[in-house]
Amino acid sequence: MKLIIISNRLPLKIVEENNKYKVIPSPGGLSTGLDSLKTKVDKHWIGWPGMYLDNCKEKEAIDKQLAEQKYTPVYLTPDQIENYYEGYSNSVLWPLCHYFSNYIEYGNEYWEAYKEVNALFCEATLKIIEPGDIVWVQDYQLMLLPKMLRDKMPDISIGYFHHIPFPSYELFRSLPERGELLKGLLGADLVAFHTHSYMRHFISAVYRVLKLDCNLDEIQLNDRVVDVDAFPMGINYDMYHDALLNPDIKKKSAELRKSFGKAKLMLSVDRLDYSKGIPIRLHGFQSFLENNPQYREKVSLVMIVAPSRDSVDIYAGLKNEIDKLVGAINGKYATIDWTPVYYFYHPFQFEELAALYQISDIALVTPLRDGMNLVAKEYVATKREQSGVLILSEMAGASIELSDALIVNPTDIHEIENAMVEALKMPVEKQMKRLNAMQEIVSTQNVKQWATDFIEELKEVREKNNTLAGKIVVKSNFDTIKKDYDKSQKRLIILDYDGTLAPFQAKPEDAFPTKELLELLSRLAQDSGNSVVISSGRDRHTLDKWLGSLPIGLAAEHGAFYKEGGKWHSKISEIEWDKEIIDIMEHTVKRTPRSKIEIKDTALVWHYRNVDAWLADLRVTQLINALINPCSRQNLQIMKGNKIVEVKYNDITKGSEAVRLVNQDDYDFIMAIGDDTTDEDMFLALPEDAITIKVGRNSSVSKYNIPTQSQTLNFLNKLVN
Ligand code: GDG
Repeated sequence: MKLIIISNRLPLKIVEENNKYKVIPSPGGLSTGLDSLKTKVDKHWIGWPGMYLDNCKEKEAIDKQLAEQKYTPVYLTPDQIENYYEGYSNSVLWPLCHYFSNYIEYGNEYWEAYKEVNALFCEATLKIIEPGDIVWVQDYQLMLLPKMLRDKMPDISIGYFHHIPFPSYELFRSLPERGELLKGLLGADLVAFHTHSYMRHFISAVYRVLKLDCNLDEIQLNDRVVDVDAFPMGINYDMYHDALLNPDIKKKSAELRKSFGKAKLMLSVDRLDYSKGIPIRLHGFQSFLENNPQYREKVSLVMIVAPSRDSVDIYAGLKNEIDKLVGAINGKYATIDWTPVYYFYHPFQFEELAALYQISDIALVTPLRDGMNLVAKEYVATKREQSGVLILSEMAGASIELSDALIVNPTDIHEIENAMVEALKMPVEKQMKRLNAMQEIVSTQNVKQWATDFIEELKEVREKNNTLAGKIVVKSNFDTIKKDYDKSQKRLIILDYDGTLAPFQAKPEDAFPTKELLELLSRLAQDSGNSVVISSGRDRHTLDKWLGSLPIGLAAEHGAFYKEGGKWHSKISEIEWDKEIIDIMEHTVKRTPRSKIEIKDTALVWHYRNVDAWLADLRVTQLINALINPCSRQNLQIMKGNKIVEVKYNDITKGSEAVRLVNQDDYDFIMAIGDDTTDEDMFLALPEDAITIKVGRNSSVSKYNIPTQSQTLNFLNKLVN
């Protein structure tokens, strides 16, 4: 078994030395985490190697080196980089997910290139993947890939991790490709985020855009489930915490401390990005110096900005703005002995970065939006018996775990300024106490734990999906059912109607049987060994009108009425519905557009198929709460079915009707097919050797599953042939 990690970039650098290219691994957090996974697996990595190699004679040699290190390259052309990476990924998805919708730029070629490159990644994966492998897709550049892979390899284990925020539905819905992106992700068994809010936003988008059923953290597709979960990414804690044990880093930090003079240090480290809130942070520092003159010459801000995407206009503009602000602050406040802002627009070596974390009195992490933010965790981890205060934006995913930081609203300059003052005044013991509490979390929830937890859960979901997949009627288990059918003499076949024999319609009265269905049912009934019964929640008048001419049994209103020998029988005496219950239901209908009430002889049904999903959830809870007392007083049952809430008599279910039917004869073949929770009552009530088939969403209580309603008819056709 292999673990195949797929990310936009391979974690390596290709460097040129004496006219020869060399592949050098440059492991980030993710590769470290995977290296220390508890279960040892063979790891392969697929991604863009970071350079164009079209006309390069060294390509073969590089490919060889990559293959030796188990890297599969996906080479991208400059056009693909422009349209897929800088275009759709970084000029559409990145601003959208960080709530900068005004920065979205749409290029004509972007979406096509995004699809094309996701397909290239799929092709590359298919070349190395084998049954039983685990695929872990990383991040927003590859949101279509899980589905592309699933379509080709239905049984493979696929996980997806989204490293950036997932925006609220209200924002996400504005994206023209919203449906395709969500469907792309649902190709995975497990879709994961850093925090529960991103997870909630994703589920709400799936619910509303794709109108799929979600059961808390589980999205139910017809043939399998997709788990959604939050796994806050951690860091390689030991690497940071032990940095100071390295004599070189220790020396470096002493030197750096000396070179900054006596001033206390505030540190910020980011990639150049508008989501990181760098200009507002500078305004906060300026305001701090302006309003707290006592701290001038006593505190400096060390600001590292790692160059990123600066060929894109918005980033170049941001860089200019930062340059100007730093110039303005230094110009105004600097003295001969003191520089207010030390600004570096280039990356630092790990050793220098660790030394800076070590000597900084305050870390200023104030992104406007950030999926997680690892810098905050790295700062906390690097401290070894030194004090330090973390000022952290409430908009960073890390703020959920690091509640002992000074949490600020990053758009509130005064809050940032006040936090700076509070941090500078904070007694050392209090700083240590807070740091220790945060270290406890960062050291436990480290990147190794993160990767292990993700893979463990992915395996569990795959197992669950394998079990569900094993129930789907395919050739082999169909042959077994057919064999039993053919060799039996006395068969009982109980069929649900809506969602099983007929597709759901917006208006229930439109679901009348087609000619084909009527023919199929009469063919089924023609066999003298077959007793065919339609068991439905519908009223007897409709069933009689639609199916009454066929030589089959009918059971209406979940078995409260049944037709045998051409006559209807009733299991109950006349019911007069309680006014209080009807009033509650009618009140719900008034307040819920597109819902309606159906009054049957044995049940009151509130239908909400066409109601907005969120409102429906709210009303279902409110309605059930309101019904509990009057229904329990009258010994009535409240039941939640497929987009309905139903009040009915306790002892009448499709289960009790199934038992009645079974007891009528000595059957050697019993089969029940249905799509709803009410049909599960009959699956449970039938003898153990009965063939029970759930249509649509798979179920734990049926033996088999037929994923879609139309397939049910094919199944029955093949069975009688
Ligand atoms: C995305 C999400 C999420 C920065 N400058 C230097 C340097 N760095 C290192 C830091 C840190 C990493 O880069 C930055 O990670 P962040 O998490 O802060 O942010 P993004 O790059 O935006 O990452 C983010 C992350 O994915 C993981 O899921 O947390 O929210 O946006 O490790 O140390 N490293 C060195 N020199 C530098 O100058 N050596």
